Formats: sequence, structure tokens, C-alpha cells
Amino acid sequence: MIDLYTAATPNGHKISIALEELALPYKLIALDLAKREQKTPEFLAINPNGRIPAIVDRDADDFAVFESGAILVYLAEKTGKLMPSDTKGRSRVLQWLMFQMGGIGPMMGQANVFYRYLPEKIPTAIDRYQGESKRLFRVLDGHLKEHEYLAGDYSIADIANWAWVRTHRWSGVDIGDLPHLRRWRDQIRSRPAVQRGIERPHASLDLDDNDTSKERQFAASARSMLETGQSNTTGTTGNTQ
Ligand SMILES: N[C@@H](CCC(=O)N[C@@H](CS)C(=O)NCC(=O)O)C(=O)O
Repeated sequence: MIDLYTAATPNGHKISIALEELALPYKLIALDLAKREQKTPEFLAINPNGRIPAIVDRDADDFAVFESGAILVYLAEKTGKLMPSDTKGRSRVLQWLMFQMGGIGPMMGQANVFYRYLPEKIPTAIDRYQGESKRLFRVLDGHLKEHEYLAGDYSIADIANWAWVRTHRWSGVDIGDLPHLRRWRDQIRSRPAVQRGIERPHASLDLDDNDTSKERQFAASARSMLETGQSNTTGTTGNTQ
């Protein structure tokens, strides 16, 4: 059994999707980020960075893993699924996984902070992070023009990137002119395990609809995390990068 510490965010969804795809039994432990449950001493013992997601593998001497990319690799290697084991195939998956971890996630996370959460609107910062997110989306679109998935068969690289790309509207980045990215987004969204994964720990803001009151609520809760985090020694920024 795997304990999954999570919340309804893109990084959390990567892991619930992977666990659903792999049909691994898991126990969900939903942390309320606005109540700072990710900063308790108990959770910091599992993830010293004080952020979700994290897992504890009860079948492997309570081995704890934090950082969503590292968790995905751990789960893929544990099961021998969602990532090939040959050197080149594995490297291709890791390249697109790192692309998400080092690019898509941080850029969209900062776009959310400047576009949605901070009360002060700084146009150059918004343009910078939305522009860089869009540039990265174009890279994905160009690759997906020639490939069904990012790295050979459907893999943890697709899961990691998809969990963020689906939230493009929240970051204010349009994908109307990126047909291959939209094809891939829709194809992955149709997978039953993916649909279950994004409902864990509970249904999140539906990023494809325009419910402004829910949006306001979600942004207010993220904003409060951002503000309370400023003086905290664990360096929280309340964002989802
Ligand atoms: N690089 C980390 C990022 C984790 C992260 O930013 N998690 C966010 C939610 S998606 C979080 O826990 N935010 C709460 C906080 O900053 O206190 C990963 O991929 O696991």
C-alpha cells in the first residue's frame, strides 16, 4: 500500500493519475494547503520541502519520496510500467519529464502567481511567464506533430506534462493555435484512469469552464497561502510549480 499525501493541484494530480494507471493500491491523505497542513513537523519529516505531493511506500520499509518527478520515476521503476527500461527509451522519457519539472511547471506556476494571485498586477512579469509558458507549449506542439506521445509509448512524461497543460486557461495561456497539443490533451483526457486521477482527492476547479465565483474562491485561497508564506522559514510561495 502507498500513502499519497496530496491536494487537488497539477503536481498532486500527476501522482493520482499514475497510481490509477498502474492500478496500485493507495491511501489518499488530503492536505489542506490553506491551513498549512503541509508544514506540520509530521509532514516535514516526509518532505522537508513542505509541499505536496509525497508518498510513503508501506511495502518498502516505509520509504518516503518527495518531488513529483521523482515519485513518478519511483512508481514507474517499481512496477516496470509507464517508462521503458532500455537506456535510450528511459532517457527520452526523462528528458520530457525534466522539461516539465524545470520548465512548464515553474513557468506556469509563476504565471498563476502574477496573473491570478498577487493583488498587484505587474504586466512585464505576467508577459514574461505567460510568454515563456507559451513558448514551451509550442515546443510540445511541434514534437507532438510528429509523435503520438512525448517519448515513445504513453509514459510518465505525458502524465507530468498533461497535468499542467490542462490548466492552461488558469495561467492565461491560449492553446487555440496549437492543434497537435490539443489533440494530445484530448487523447489523454479520454483515458479512464486519468479521469479518476483528476478527481483525487476531490474534484478540483473545472479549468475548462468559466465559473467565476469558484475561480474567485480558488484564487483567494491560493493568495492567502502566498501571503502567509512570505515570512515562513520553509520558503513557501504558495504557488504550484
Ligand atoms: N517541485 C515540486 C513542487 C511542489 C509544489 O509546488 N506543490 C504545491 C502544490 S502543487 C504546494 O504544495 N504548495 C503549497 C506551499 O507552497 O506551501 C514537485 O513537483 O513536487
